[in-house]
Amino acid sequence: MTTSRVYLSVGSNIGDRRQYLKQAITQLKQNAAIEIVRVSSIYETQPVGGVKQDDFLNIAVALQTSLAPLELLDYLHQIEQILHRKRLIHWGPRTIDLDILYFDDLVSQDKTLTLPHPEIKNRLFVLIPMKEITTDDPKILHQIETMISETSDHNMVQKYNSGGESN
Ligand code: PH2
Ligand code: MG
Ligand code: MG
Repeated sequence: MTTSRVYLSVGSNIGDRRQYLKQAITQLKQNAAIEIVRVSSIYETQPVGGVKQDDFLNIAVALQTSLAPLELLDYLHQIEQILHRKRLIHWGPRTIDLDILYFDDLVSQDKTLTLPHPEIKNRLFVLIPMKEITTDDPKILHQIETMISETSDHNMVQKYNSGGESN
């Protein structure tokens, strides 16, 4: 079966943020059509965008899937529902947010799913975790490193350590 390499950005800034990230990974693993390949360290990140809100925890995830892009998007939305995400404020606080960054080499201007994700270059909270998990994918890694050196985002992104335990 042919599968696609997909990169996700996952974030949380309400409640037990670490637990929400963990549950999101668990839900991804529940789907027989998804195989998790790599998960980055957890980073604590200042909120990007105009909304005043609490700091996020962010990770990046590499996976292989036999799902089509819109099927995967639909499944990610299901996970967000299960984890009680309420869509109240655009770019506002959320228990969990799962965004598709790259889906193979697909380029799409589709309104429901723009690929690659149009904000990657403006978000260190995406770029730093991605740098960690793309060491086996030179083409993407090179793009990520270029964007890190050129981004105008200088918000705080630091490894999260919740007291001794590893991520
Ligand atoms: N997500 C947003 C808006 N701003 N900032 C950080 N640090 N992390 C996020 O995941 C995030 C954000 C919209 O999805
Ligand atoms: Mg998002
Ligand atoms: Mg989203």
